[in-house]
Amino acid sequence: MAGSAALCAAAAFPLAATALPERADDRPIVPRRTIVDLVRNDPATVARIRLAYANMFAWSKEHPDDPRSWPQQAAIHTHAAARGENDPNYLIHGSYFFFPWHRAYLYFHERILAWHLTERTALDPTLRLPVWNWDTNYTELSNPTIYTDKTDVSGAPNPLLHERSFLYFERDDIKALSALTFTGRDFFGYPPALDASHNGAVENGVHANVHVDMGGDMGSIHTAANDPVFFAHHANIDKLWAWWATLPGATPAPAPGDWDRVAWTFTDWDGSEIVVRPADVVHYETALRYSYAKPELPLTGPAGATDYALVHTHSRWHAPTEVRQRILSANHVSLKCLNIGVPGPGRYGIAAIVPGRTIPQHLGWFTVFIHHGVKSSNAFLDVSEARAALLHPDGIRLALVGKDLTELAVATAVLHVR
Ligand SMILES: [Cu+2]
Repeated sequence: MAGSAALCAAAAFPLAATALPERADDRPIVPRRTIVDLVRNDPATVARIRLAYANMFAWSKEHPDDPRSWPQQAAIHTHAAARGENDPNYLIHGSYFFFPWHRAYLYFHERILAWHLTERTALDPTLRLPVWNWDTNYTELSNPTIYTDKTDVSGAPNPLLHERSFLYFERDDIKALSALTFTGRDFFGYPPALDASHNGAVENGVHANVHVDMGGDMGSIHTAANDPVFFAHHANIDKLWAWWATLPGATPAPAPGDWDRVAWTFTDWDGSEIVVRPADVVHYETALRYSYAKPELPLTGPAGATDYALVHTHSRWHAPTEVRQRILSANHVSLKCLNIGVPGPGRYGIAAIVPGRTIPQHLGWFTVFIHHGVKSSNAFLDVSEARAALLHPDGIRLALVGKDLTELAVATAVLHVR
């Protein structure tokens, strides 16, 4: 499908592929605004977003194979994810390609929407994707109204309605801010491996949680982008990267030479093919012409964070006693586990079994959201509220909560404290 769509585009627009930095984008830098802001303050822009999608959907009936049609826009994600099962350069999930690939994907989708908005007469210079800001406003989590209203203000059906199951939506699922205290590969993710999810702190945590919570198409990697809310969710993920990059201790890229060896091709609004490397999208404001509002609350960045390894003896994990006070008084405490053995994709919890307590202490969820054949995953859980349980002087056991409770198979468990 992707192959035939690409061939069609090449036939209709016989342009040579251009590298992203060589192609001028002289649109103004326009903020991607939150759904809450738009709904409260700018109904005209909400209407423009819905109209752009409605135009795209209508045109797609006649042009279902054009890469700028809705089915092909959604299929880009499905095909890239499937290609990643054999090609590590397309491990756009479970590796440090997660952030840059999705940033590039959203950029071209946004431009194609801006073209559909004008009924394909020009590129509207100011249309930007909305941001589903579940991280700072829990009440917005299950209510991204631009996508969930039955009708628009005029009473016409909302084109962005989609079948969703709203499965979990637990408050714990959106604790994103501790993820911003990680740096380097712990934030970005690690180099790709076909049998493992080498995700960073955002991907299998808050990112996957919201996918699974939404359910329906969003709940599976193969169908996620069939739901237009995917793009508002990923704009928020992209915002977390943008915010993080401004914090003390953050680094522009995990390891530029290595990270940057891949190139991906996307179709732009005019049908031209654009080649994108991860480094091309790092400076999104100047290169990609959008921005995000500053965080409402001051954020804690990676500078000053320390990792304390838990020591595993007699099947129990022990926190070093001399740093007890530091852990108790820290702003953020996360449990970082690299290469946890898992039976396959799925949603998992981690629980602490604490001496003297009958009920395991739930520490958080992570989701292995990539293909079959995956045997391990990284987890970065915000355990700020549960930290005291982890400091039991006799040590604790860690359990993986899947269909059953099994001992957590992991070589390193670390308390990341900031
Ligand atoms: Cu994805």
